[in-house]
Amino acid sequence: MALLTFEKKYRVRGGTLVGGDLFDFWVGPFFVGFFGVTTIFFAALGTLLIFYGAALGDTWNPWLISINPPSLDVGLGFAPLAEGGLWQLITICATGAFVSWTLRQVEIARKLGMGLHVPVAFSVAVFAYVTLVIIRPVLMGAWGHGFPYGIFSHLDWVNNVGYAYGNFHYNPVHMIAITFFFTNAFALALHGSLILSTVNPPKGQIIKTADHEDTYFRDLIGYSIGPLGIHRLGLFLALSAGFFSAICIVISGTIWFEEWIVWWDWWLELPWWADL
Ligand code: UQ2
Repeated sequence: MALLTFEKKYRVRGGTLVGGDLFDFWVGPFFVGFFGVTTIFFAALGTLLIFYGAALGDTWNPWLISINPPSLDVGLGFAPLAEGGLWQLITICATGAFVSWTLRQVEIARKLGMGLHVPVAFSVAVFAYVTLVIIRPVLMGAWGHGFPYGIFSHLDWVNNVGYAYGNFHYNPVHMIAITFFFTNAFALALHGSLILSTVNPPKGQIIKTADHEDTYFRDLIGYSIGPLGIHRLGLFLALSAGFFSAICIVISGTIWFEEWIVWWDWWLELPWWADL
């Protein structure tokens, strides 16, 4: 069966969270659903507001356009459109679109009788964004702590916030997040290279099977995590990277206020060498 013909078999009714059968239809290849409608609404409105904000700015250079949050003295109040209000509306639209997209994933998973792994994974990415522009600014008492929406400007923000805590690489939770990112890249390199090597045998030979994959790693290091296990490991590493990234920034300025290198003083203060 060709890909686009067997899909008909899975176009089943139900599984919706909201609206019953009302939006339970497809447009071309796309499921609509209540959350498809809300995704389009928030994404379209947010994009228009970004273009409006860009038009108010002084450049059309795509690298330099920036929609900035309100100044810190606005606190958690509403700001005039041109002074951070657009940033606030765009943040609402972005969060609305991301949450709608997550719930659309839930509806599709329910329809197909699948697990909720995809929306759960996507939620971690949404959580990381929401931590930066809502949770941390609220905990610190000002929307001005959110990051600006611009290509160079958000890089400058990361740089400046990093140096506001001395050297951010001394943040122990940042260290954990980076370790997960690197380990994730390592695991995907192992997995991608293993899969490509099994499906690309020498000319004239048929592709190899899953037990060749297991045997390769048993011969190499005495252990194979298995074809299901590598995907569980990959998901765990990727979600952990995103989760600890959110934690490492949310603790900066809320429960930790000094330079991060100072955190390591507990090591110097250990009793057995504290007064050497
Ligand atoms: C594996 C396996 C796969 C894989 C990979 C391995 C057949 C297709 C890559 C090897 C992975 C191991 C040993 C785990 C490495 C651990 C870390 C923390 C990087 O065994 O099973 O399936 O793709």
